[in-house]
Amino acid sequence: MTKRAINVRIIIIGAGSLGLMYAARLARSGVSVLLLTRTEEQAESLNVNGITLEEAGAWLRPVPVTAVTLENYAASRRAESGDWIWLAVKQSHLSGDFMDKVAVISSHSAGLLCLLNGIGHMERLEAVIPAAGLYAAVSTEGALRVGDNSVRYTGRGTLTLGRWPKADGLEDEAQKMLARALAAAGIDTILSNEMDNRLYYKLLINAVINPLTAIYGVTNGELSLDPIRKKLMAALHDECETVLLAAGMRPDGDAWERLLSVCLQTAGNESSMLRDVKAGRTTEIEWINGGISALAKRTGIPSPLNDAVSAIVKALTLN
Ligand code: KPL
Repeated sequence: MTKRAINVRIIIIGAGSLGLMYAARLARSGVSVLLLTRTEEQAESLNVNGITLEEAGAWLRPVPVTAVTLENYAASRRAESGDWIWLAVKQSHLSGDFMDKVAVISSHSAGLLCLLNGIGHMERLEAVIPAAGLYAAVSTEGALRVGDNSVRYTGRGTLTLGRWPKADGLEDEAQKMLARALAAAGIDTILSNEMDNRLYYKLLINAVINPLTAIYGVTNGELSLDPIRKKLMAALHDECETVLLAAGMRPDGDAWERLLSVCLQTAGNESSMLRDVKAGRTTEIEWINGGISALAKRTGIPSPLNDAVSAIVKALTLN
């Protein structure tokens, strides 16, 4: 059977765990992928060696991709109308200068899909990116970057995406093209017109798994398997859920089960916060548990556990 050409190009800003994992899966299914990196060294390594993906315990043949630094791309080129731009960086990268570059290169693109953890980023991006082209996304897939051009796919999850701010009607032509590319790559995708709620659900997951795995120094799977750690998970989960419900998250009754199932699905994964702590990098604690503490203050609810884990994680990295 001949492969149908997929006329969409995906430009991924950020070649970390998620960026590399999605780039490899999309590129091997025939989607044109361009990675925009922070460093020249990583761009060169990707151009020369492609991306090596480890899936189900086996390293697969490298997938060829094209890469260039964000700096060089923004200086001379712009995305075109059929291009999707995916933002797969940390909240700490969203400086004014960085967002200006993203705004310029994405100005004529089909859409800018934002795959960041935490809260607050969509509002900041909304202020500089034309609203019609902005999409929020949450991923529950597990990925672990092993090197500049190698990544381990540690757990199957879903990619949920939708317009930001909320728009009537789920799918426009650009989304349909993207959905086709995602389906061809075997990426389980959910289209949603309530991304504000989805970001809260994801925040609830990250606000429990990320700081506790960072503090205990364990994988996502090891966190929930230990009864004492699980007790602390439950207490932190309940505090976060109370705050998020007061802030407008719609209740759905199975948030705790969903959290446990993410731990299981990504059991071998080290959370992004644990990896940041180990590498001495700035963590996203400010936008995850710090974000919940800020919402708690606004809604007049105490948040002692969120305040405590924020203080401990900050002490671990002194950031
Ligand atoms: O998003 C994640 C992260 O590590 O930041 C989870 C879902 C917890 C997977 O590790």
